[in-house]
Amino acid sequence: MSEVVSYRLEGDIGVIGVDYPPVNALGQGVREGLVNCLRQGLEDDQAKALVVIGEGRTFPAGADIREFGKPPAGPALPDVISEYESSDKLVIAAIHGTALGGGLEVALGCDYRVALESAKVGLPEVKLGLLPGAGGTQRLPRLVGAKAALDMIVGGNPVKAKDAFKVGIVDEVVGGDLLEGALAYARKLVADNAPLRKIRDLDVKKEDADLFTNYEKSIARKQRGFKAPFHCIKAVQAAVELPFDEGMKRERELFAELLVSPESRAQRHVFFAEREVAKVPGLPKDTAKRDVKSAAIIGAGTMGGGIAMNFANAGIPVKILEVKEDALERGIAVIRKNYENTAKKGRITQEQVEQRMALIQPTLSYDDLSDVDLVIEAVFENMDVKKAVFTELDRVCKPGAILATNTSTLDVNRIASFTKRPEDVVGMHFFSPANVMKLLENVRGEKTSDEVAATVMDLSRRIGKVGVLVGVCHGFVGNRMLHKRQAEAVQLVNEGANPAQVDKVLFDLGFPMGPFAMSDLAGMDVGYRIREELRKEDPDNAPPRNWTDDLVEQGRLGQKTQAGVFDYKEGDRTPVPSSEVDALIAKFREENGIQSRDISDQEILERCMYIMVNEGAKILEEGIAARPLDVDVIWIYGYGFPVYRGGVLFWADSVGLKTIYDKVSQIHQETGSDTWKPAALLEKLAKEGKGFYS
Ligand code: TC6
Repeated sequence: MSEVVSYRLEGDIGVIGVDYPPVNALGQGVREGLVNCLRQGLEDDQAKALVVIGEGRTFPAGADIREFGKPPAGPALPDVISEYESSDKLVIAAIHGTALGGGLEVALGCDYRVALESAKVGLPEVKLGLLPGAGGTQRLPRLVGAKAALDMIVGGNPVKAKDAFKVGIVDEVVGGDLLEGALAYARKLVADNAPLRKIRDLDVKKEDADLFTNYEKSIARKQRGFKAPFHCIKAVQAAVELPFDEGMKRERELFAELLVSPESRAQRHVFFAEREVAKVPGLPKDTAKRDVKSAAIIGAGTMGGGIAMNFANAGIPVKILEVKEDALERGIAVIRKNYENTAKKGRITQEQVEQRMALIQPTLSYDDLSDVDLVIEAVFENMDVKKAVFTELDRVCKPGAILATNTSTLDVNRIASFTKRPEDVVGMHFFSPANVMKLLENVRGEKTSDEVAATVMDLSRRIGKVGVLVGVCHGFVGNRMLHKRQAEAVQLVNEGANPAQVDKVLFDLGFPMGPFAMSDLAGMDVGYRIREELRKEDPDNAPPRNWTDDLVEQGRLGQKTQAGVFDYKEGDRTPVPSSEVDALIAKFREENGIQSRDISDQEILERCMYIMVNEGAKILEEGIAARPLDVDVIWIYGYGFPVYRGGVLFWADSVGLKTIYDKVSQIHQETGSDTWKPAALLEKLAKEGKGFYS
């Protein structure tokens, strides 16, 4: 018998316990143990019924994702579950923690399910580019109906035990000790002579085929580019239309297709990368951390307000400072409105709105910040303004307070030098809207202490963000690569492409929007200010003036003025190509003696993407990002790079670094541009026939 699953008798009930930390994933040993222990329980004359339970923090949280892509080793999970479902003794799943994926599928192979009130159950395989391939798509619709099953399988979000009880996934919700509750429930079933209950034998309601076509239509926009949600729908449809065994066969085929798909490979990569970024090389898990019990934000604008909300959401009191009373009032009103809107959508209660607002304390005085553990500055992107703020913070903040800047491009080392405690200064670069976007690019300055770096990484998780630790350079990782792409997009237009064409190519690759729609959304003035600042601070490396500067100077700032690179109708965010901008571009070409030419979509794709890959390689070479996965997580969570492509560098591997290197070298030779100079790392990997991840 396997060590990770054990069998014991508790009075007249046999207990099968899974003990495979951290999450009791259903690896080969667990699967084998589950079968062996079931057989033992069935042979045990003293056991009148069997209970399956997870030791430690959870009922199995799914198949062992690390095994996917490796040669399969029996017994297969569907066979394990089928054996449970064939048991002639009652089998009861006792659920706590998160019974997810294969874990819930095991529970669905049992006759009854008991759950702790705090437990959650779900089928999140779709988020890994998969579908529940161990009978979940066939059993769940038989239990809860096709529509409810689609919601859980295609949505992938877990539901709380009490909601699972309402729809019939869970038969009993217990408080207190789970094992005791499950044993009592099992004994009651035995005493009542309760029947065996095999989900496979339940009737499934015949559904109109429209349910499935309509469901596909309803997710088409949100799930653009993903394969798994659509396969999930097909599998549930099979549950409705086919006998159980045939449905299982169909589920298996669809699962097998997804398992080898590039989309799922990429999504599984992202799952692990998201967890790896927290494990920073050179910053061991036991690095001392500071206690952050309170925070303050400087600036009550869109960014400052959004940042403050993260702290209030996590139950951390946060002060918010502005110099002018009306700006402060406006900022607080916006925060309240955001919360009220969330409450209207039913995602939080009105009571939670008030609780969170009560944690946000407005102030006009720096002296009020003397007792906080962390301050994040979110003021105007200008070095002189930052200097004034950090000089003030250095004066008022208590020793040991962490002084963070939310700058998106400026030199964190210089900002630290405005204080007498550069070891306490760090960058915490939030992405807009700061209360929504998951990425937090934490920037470690030359003098930032290990303790401070470890604290902000830990804090990222506490406030619901994915923190990535990076080093100092202009724009850090994300914006440094973005600026190269934006400049290339402009250059493509200079040469003859039009903005809508460039945007479409990148949208089709899977970005939520193209470079120009993105700058219209962010505000064309943001990039303009950065360029102007650079022209002042570092003229040799600043970009030359182009038609986008003219747009800003003519007041075309983007969506907020209903005119940027594109035009916008009132209340509509759809970009509409603008003849005014076309004329401006034409004028720019003429003034600069540029002969416009046709530019293919392929050229746009290569130039916009390869320039980012090349920059990403330089970033790795310089140690600004520690690993390719740090770069990829930044692009996925900060800029909406499609998860199903795994990140910019993961995508580059799929193209082949030799192909990319050859093109980068060719463009470098043609243009002589420094930006296109191939990164030494790219050259090395390409010549060795390797990828970033191999
Ligand atoms: C499936 O079931 C398909 C079935 C069909 C088969 C035919 N496998 O997230 P955390 C590791 S597909 C292997 O930090 P939390 C994780 O990498 C699966 N490892 O903790 C991390 O390792 P590290 C369907 C796994 O408390 C550690 O556990 N199931 C797995 O914030 C802790 O993880 C899912 O998709 C796994 N399945 O959240 C569930 N799960 O310490 C995926 C976790 O070395 N998992 N690990 O970095 C989750 O959503 C979350 O991990 C959680 C716990 C909610 C279970």
